[in-house]
Amino acid sequence: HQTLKERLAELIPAEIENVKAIRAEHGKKSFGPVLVDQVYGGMRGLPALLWDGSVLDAGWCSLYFPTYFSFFGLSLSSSPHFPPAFDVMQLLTMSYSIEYLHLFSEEGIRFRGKTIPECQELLPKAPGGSEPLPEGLFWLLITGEVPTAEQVTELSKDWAARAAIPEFVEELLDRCPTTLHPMSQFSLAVTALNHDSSFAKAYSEGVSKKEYWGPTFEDSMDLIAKLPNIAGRIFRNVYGKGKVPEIDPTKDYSWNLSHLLGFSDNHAFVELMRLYITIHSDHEGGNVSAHTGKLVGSALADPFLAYGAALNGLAGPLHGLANQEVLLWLRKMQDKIGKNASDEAVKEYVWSTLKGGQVVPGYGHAVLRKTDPRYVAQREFALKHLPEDPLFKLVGQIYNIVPSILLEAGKAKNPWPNVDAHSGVLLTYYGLDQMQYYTVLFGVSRAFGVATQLIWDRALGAREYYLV
Ligand code: FCX
Repeated sequence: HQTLKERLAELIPAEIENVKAIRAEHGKKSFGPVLVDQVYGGMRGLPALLWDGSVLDAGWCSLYFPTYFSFFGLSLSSSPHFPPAFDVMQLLTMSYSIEYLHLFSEEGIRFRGKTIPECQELLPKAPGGSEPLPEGLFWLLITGEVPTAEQVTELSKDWAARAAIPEFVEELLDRCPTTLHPMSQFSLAVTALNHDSSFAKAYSEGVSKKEYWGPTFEDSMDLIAKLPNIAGRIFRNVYGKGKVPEIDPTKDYSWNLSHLLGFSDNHAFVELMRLYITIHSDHEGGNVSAHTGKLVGSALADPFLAYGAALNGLAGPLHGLANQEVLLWLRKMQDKIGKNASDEAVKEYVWSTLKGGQVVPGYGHAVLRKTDPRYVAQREFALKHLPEDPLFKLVGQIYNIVPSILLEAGKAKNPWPNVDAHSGVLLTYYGLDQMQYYTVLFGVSRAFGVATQLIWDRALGAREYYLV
């Protein structure tokens, strides 16, 4: 059977031609004006970036197009293999208005055209499991195709075989003070992996541009494979959990991650990791971590350097660190108003957060305009596995209260919860209550999406960023 790299090698030439054809036919067309507000406003709604793996999009487009060129919420393709519902020109015309871009962004994430429930249904599962294996999601992100169970098993084995981290990186982590935030430790260890980068080595030996994608692929596979050992070591060092166990080459990626953290005996936790890594993997290109990875990679910094930079962005409280912030906020709320507080008391607490000039963590989004489907997937997991958990009930209570308050306050464009409003509650339930660690798990997952884009960018000859 075919390996992921072999399949990718087959897909690249056609995609290069596809991009050439789009640029030849549409290269001088415009998506419309750039507004001063967009320049000041973090480029929101500005179609300015290619992103292949996923798009925040409505259903109609994704149903027809297997390959995406997403522009901050708009995707299009001129692939000749599928009946286009709208051709590229229509899309260019329709997307002229910024409102359309927002309209397109209401459904939430699709990975290569597939919603989270579709991925849950279609991607291979572990024996006895019901959540998708992230190995399958990675295959889907890279190729646009649903892999076979056998292909997924081969990826699990390949990642297990690449999982060891260099001794000096282990020592580097062991020397970090336990007071250094887990995300800072994560970023520094990932950056240090650049020591053995295939891409950096190939570049120094004069590799041709046409071959860039090969060593980028190897580095990306190594990066993803090594993250559990880094994440596991940080967890055990910071929280005094003893020696990191060995990776089991017969098990899948999420089982091994759970094992290194000390939770693999709990089947439900392992299932949670499979779901968690799948849904946090990619969220098109405009968010800070994805954008940073692409930007830094565009200077031909290798995937370790690019992803180290992406992690530093993910560590910001308005982005990935929000999963830590949500739990801290919930705990503070419980300390202040007690564990079974009334709706009135919760409302008052939410207002006091807003009046203090702080954000309600886990709510709002730069692109989404409804409840994040990643939140919904986690809520469904909770309903199945922990319906009576008090903290889960509090999250549900807050869901009924916060949106109307944010609407009444009148500032947030999206009053609904995002992915980070739910993840910490699930982890806490299984005993992983070290909140400062939560963003590391997000960081393990987000590598899948950033790596996919780095590989395709090198394959398609993406240019270095130069914005002015
Ligand atoms: N609580 C309070 N105020 C909020 C808010 C929230 N949850 N969400 C937005 N606002 C405020 C903004 O701070 C802004 O105020 P300002 O005019 O005084 O600057 C105003 O509403 C308009 O912001 P809006 O356009 O709706 O949102 P942005 O695109 O600027 O920002 C984020 C989006 C996600 C940063 C914002 O909603 C927020 O701060 N949310 C809380 C933090 C969070 O949950 N982040 C995680 C996001 C995501 F899922 C992830 O990356 O992991």
